Amino acid sequence: MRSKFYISIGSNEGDRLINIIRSIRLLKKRLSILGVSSIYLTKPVGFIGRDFLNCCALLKTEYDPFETLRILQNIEGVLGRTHKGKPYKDRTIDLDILLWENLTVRSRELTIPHPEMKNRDFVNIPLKEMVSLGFSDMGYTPVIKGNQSVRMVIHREALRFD
Ligand code: PH2
Ligand code: MG
Ligand code: MG
Repeated sequence: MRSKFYISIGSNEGDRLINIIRSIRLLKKRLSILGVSSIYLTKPVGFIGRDFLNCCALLKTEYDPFETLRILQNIEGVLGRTHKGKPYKDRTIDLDILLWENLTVRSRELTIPHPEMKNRDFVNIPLKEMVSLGFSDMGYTPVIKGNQSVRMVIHREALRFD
């Protein structure tokens, strides 16, 4: 059965835009991409570091969430991601599963919905953009806190991944 899921894509090290574009090209080789939000310049949340570029993408796959997590981790490795988890550090690329249909997963390696997403404007602003375009909301209502710096820098219509 094919499932739809949202991911958050972030980069704050190296050439951030190239990292995001390369991650989407690599994702496309193994999963179907149904849509990508605009790209936003965001202040790091939870640590001190360089500003991020962030966006969200809606994907579709036959793989289960754990197989998909391996694919995302493999792509992070290809794009030079070294350190994982906390404490947060600058990273070339971060690919996080946010929502997976209406599924809940609670395991050591994977939690869905993403446990921090409701606190993160850098997730909720691009997600809200996608939902307002008619992409699935997966039963989640993005709420914008408004206290974090998130600024659209590349409109989705300026991006092409085909
Ligand atoms: N990711 C984090 C922690 N903080 N802040 C921004 N602005 N963007 C991120 O992608 C991000 C973050 C943990 O993965
Ligand atoms: Mg993350
Ligand atoms: Mg991550």
